[in-house]
This record gives sequence, structure tokens and C-alpha cells, in this order.
Amino acid sequence: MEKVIFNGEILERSEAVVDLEDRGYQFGDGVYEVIRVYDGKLFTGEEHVERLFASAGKIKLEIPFSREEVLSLTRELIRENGVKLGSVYMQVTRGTASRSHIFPDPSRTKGVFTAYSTEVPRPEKALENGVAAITADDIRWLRCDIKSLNLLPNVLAKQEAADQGCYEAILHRSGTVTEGSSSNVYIVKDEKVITHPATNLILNGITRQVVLKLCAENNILFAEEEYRVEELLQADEIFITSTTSEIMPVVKVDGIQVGDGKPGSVTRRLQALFQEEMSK
Ligand code: PSZ
Repeated sequence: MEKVIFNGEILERSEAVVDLEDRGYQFGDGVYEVIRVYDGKLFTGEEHVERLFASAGKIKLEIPFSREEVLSLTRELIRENGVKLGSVYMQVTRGTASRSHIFPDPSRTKGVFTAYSTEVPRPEKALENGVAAITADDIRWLRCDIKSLNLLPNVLAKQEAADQGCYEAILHRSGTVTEGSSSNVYIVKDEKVITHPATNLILNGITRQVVLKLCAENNILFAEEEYRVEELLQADEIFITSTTSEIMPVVKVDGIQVGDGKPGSVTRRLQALFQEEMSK
């Protein structure tokens, strides 16, 4: 039977009930995380939980558990569900209260923390061959650094990509590439990795932070700088990163081949370094 976390407890999934007036359901008033599980262990679990608390802080949402409680409950969840290769989805909403935009009284309404685990294979074929992407207008709000439940623009962009047979939508604000609908985006030009700086306009991906650390430790040139769609289309290599997609080569954008149309050498090197990192 599948277990889930509902507030401080591990329950059967069928026993966990969320109220119709949960603010996450009504307003998207909450934050979330997805954490990878490799070999039955959380990968960068502390970093994800830290970001969950940071996102919550930015929307003035108090999580009714400590970081340590969240981590230990999550470890218990994957142990009980026997997850070896998968992920954990967790979210916290501002709780249940009669519908009003204004925050509920925190002395009467507590945040609702839920989590579940799933088996998720590594996208091996795509990692080997690369994927296609489209470009799309970034129509999101100005606090993309918050991992908020409000994902409508991301959902619409991803669907547009899927409708065109593509894996991801690469977003830009007036021609400046920000990130993907659910990933960070990098170009490689003359052996140098370039990605948008971690401002309010992107989510500072945990995978992004691992990639930049791997660059620094292995003498791979990198810069956190803005770049334009024209530079994206002229890049030697493009890759995207996320918890599930890892380091994913992009070999086609808007129908145009990237470089020689195969995953590039810098991307390959980073993939190999990442694989070492995840098996540590
Ligand atoms: O399962 C999936 O498809 C996942 S799991 C995490 C993501 C997708 N994406 C996270 C994400 C994001 O939603 C946006 C807008 N930007 C960047 C990222 C990458 O963040 P990390 O590396 O922390 O997963």
C-alpha cells in the first residue's frame, strides 16, 4: 500500500483528505519541492528542504515543522514505500480557511504539509540523444525565484512545446533567455557555459547549483550572465537541467539544429561528472 505524508503523519494515501477550501486548491497559495531519490536515498535533500523554507518565507507562510522533521519524515516515507529510483513531491499550503484573499489568522489556521513518493526512471534515451525545444514568451510574474504552486504560465508553455512535439519551452523576456518552463537553461559558446544569473526572474535550481559547482571544481569556464535568443540559436551547445531531467542536451530549437545536431562535448563532460556526483 502506498503511504503519504499528511502534516506530521505517515498515512495510507486513501486516508489523506484535503479540504475543498484548502488555500493551495483555491488560490495556489503555497510552495513545493521535488526531490530525486537515487539508490533509496534523497539526492541534495537538505538543499531542497532549505529552498522549501526559503520559498515559504518569501510568501510569509510558516511551515509547522522543522527542516529536520521534514527531512526525517521524507526519509521514512521513501523507506516505507520502498522507493529506490524515484522522487518525492512535497508541498505546503497556507491551510484551510473560509475563502478570503486575506491570510487566515495564523493562531487558528496552520499550514498543510503533504508529500508522496513515486518511482521515476532516469530519462536515459533522451539524456543520450538530446531533445528538441521551442522558444516562448516568458509571461510569468516577477518572483520566479519562489517555487510557488501557481504554475499556469509554465503549464501553458510546456503544453505548447508538447503540441509541437518538443520536450521543453525555453522562455525569454523581450529576447533575454530566462529559463525553461520547468528547467534551467544553459548555452555553451567557445567552451564556456553561460546561464541566466540567479535573480528574481528564475528559479535557482538545485541541479543548477550542482552544475556550477562541478564547473568550478573541474576548470570548466562558466558565467552567470544574461544572453539573448539570438545567442541561444548560435550556441555551440545547449542543455537544460532539473531534478528529473538531470543534464539534458538540447539538439534542436524552433526546428533549428544546435551545433552539429548532437549533444556537445562540454554537455557530455558535465553529464559524466553529474553521474559521479549522484552515486556518491
Ligand atoms: O519532474 C519534473 O519534470 C521536474 S522536477 C523539477 C523540475 C521538473 N523543475 C524544477 C525547475 C523549475 O520548475 C523551473 C521553473 N526552473 C528550474 C527548475 C530546476 O530546478 P531543480 O534543479 O531544483 O529541479
